[in-house]
Amino acid sequence: MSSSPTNSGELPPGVQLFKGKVVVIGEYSVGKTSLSNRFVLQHAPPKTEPTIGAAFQLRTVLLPNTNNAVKLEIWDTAGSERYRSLMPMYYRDASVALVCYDICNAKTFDRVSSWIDDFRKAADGSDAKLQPIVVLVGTKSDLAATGKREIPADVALAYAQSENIITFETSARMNENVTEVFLAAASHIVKEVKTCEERAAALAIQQGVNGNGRAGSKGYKVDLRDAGANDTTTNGFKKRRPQQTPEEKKCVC
Ligand SMILES: Nc1nc2c(ncn2[C@@H]2O[C@H](COP(=O)(O)OP(=O)(O)OP(=O)(O)O)[C@@H](O)[C@H]2O)c(=O)[nH]1
Ligand SMILES: [Mg+2]
Repeated sequence: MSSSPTNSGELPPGVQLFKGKVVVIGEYSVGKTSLSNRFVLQHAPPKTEPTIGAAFQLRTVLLPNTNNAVKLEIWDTAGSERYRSLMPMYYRDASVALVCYDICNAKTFDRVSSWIDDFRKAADGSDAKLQPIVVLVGTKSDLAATGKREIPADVALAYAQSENIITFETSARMNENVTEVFLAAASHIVKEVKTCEERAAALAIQQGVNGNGRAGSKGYKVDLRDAGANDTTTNGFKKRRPQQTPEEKKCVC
């Protein structure tokens, strides 16, 4: 991807703002908090505390070469077994699961399928309109150079292909591929919302209803007029308060 999310300024005029939920899951200590912090806060302190339950952060990203921005609701969850039974609660309405493993710890990779299964089970039982995806995220890639790697990149890639999911190797420490992971999540959300709108529009036509084709995306688009002055996204985007045109008044979805 050519550009990283901007840290300053307002959303450019004409940008459509979407929103979606991302859960970061995987075994304890694989680096979920570091990955999330690197993306949202733009730093990943070497010392972290184990997450209790889950932590929630927001960041808005502008998708390169598009007029789409996505407000990502990022749920960084605890990997410890003691919180496992709580996880389905966090999976609810998530459009993307970042399933993390540590490339230097084979046990965390062995557990990936169980995290994916749990997430998919929760998604199957949910009435969320957007089809969720799983992204497999190898963490701590900076340690590969020290000879600590236990999971070869091609093993992870073969597994991802067998599961029909995409995969990245990342380093929160060195800020490698972190933005790319979240941009992939944001792209999926935009694609799904648009598919959802098309489906709703087709259904409305089929049923002879005078629908506006937007019902299907309800809750996944942000009306910029609702953006309060203090509702600054964590990457520094301040939402614009554009002049409301008569056309826009009809377009709250
Ligand atoms: N070398 C290196 N270490 C990392 C990286 N990301 C995380 N770590 C280290 O791995 C340890 C655990 O990181 P966390 O981000 O707290 O892991 P977690 O998955 O959130 O852990 P839980 O909240 O307990 O589930 C910390 O010591 C981090 O500094 C990375 O990219 N490179
Ligand atoms: Mg954590």
